[in-house]
Amino acid sequence: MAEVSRVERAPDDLFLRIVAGDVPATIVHSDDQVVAFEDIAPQAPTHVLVVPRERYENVAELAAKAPQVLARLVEVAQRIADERCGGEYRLVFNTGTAVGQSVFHVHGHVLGGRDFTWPPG
Ligand code: IU
Repeated sequence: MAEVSRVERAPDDLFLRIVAGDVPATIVHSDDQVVAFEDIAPQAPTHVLVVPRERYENVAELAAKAPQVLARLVEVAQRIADERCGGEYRLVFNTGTAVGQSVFHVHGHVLGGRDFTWPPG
């Protein structure tokens, strides 16, 4: 497994910069708690990232510190999947470099619009 750069670990948090509008992204949802935008390298016809406005490193930290924001994130993921792929989707939170986390600002990947295999690679 290639070593992932730790540059995104903060303070230069890419997703905070997207939330602030300093880095361009195709925003598909924005509210007082979460923002959703198209993944820059989509792995499925629907591939949207849903992120909290505040920085939490991973989903466990988000659940512990702001469970209401995690609930909102899941609600928004479901809404996007309902609108785009009949409510059938995979919601992925990578945690740690070994499983592919490269941006250390928690984000739910909303993936759908094609058939998926199990187990994931
Ligand atoms: P990961 O679970 O941390 O590996 O997911 C990071 C995602 O962020 C990944 O799917 C990238 O394609 C995506 N991304 C992005 O949408 N915009 C960017 O500018 C960068 C990464 I850098």
